[in-house]
Amino acid sequence: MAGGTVLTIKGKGFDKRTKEVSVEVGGVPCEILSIGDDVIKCQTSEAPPPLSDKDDMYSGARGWLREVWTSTRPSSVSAVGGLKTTASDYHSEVLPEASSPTQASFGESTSFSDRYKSFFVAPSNNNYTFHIQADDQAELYLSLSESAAAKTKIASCSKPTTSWSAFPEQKSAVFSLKKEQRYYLEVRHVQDGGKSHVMIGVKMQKTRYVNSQIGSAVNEEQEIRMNSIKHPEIQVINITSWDDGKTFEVQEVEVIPCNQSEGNRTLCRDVFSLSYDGVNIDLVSLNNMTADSLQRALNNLTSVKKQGHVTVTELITNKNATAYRVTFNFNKPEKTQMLLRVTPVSSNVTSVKITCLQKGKAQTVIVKLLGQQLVAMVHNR
Ligand SMILES: [Ca+2]
Repeated sequence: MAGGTVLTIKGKGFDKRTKEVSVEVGGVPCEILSIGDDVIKCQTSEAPPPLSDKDDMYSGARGWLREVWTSTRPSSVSAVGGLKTTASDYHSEVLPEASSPTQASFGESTSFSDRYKSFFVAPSNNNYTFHIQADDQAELYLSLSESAAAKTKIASCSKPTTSWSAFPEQKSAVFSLKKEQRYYLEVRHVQDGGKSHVMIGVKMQKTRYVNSQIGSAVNEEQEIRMNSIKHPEIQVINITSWDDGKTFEVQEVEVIPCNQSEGNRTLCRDVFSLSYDGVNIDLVSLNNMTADSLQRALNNLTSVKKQGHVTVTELITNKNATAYRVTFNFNKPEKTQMLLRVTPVSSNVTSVKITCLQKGKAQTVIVKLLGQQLVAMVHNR
């Protein structure tokens, strides 16, 4: 084909954007001259020369060339490649699909041979495997170029089957093919009675389709195993100036002399006694009493000793009254009892008032680690 022929293509609804439209004639571009709604005019280009091998094959439009020898059945499938196109029972047709026609095109039925020739145009840079199934027998050849002479047998089917995987040789090795390159494909097939068919399939390793879109797409499944090491969080709590939380009870003992006299005779005895938790101190004369002596007397009590000790300080001194401040340094300050005045036998005695200035309390500090937060809780009892 020398090219230069102006073709007029008639139809409806042509896209006037010339970039979106291309026309090929026999695989050769036809240069667009004009586009209307219902007509395209283009000028054909020169076709490339045929390849130099004797098949004179070159890639053209879509489809397979099917050559049939309606009454020839050679002894082997391979021998179909040597059948003459000049034979009297030779016929040919172009098929759109990579499989034999469902109806006999030329009356072939019981015993015949056919050969399919095409170019596989790789849709993407990808790994491809080719598959074949046939009734009765077939062979699949691939060339890694457009040259038919460079073809090799890549798969075969030696017994009738409608499965793609009845025999391991139905599947080819993996071929890494380049996008839009053409690769010569050939199928040789023989039929020996009964049903007859041959089909070619191709699988791409990488595809953007998933199984829900195309049943033949195999979704990749990946298992991800993860290991982790637990590092428990360690928090260091530095507590300085630690307060054990105790508040010692403080009681005040106010001693007021009775100061009753008749003439030179004093009518009252300034003596008194105190008790703690049911145990009395010895009777104390007010004249002899000091903070130290009261402290010693109280600390001698078994009821005080078992809890800790007291400290006594003189709080207020005036001529009418003396007050002593008693601090109970007890292990369990919250259990401190009130000092009690012990009433002497005599009726005119020193007046003693005991009041609690500060209640004994115990505090428990509970430190809890709650996740990342450090929470200190103080409980009062
Ligand atoms: Ca058959």
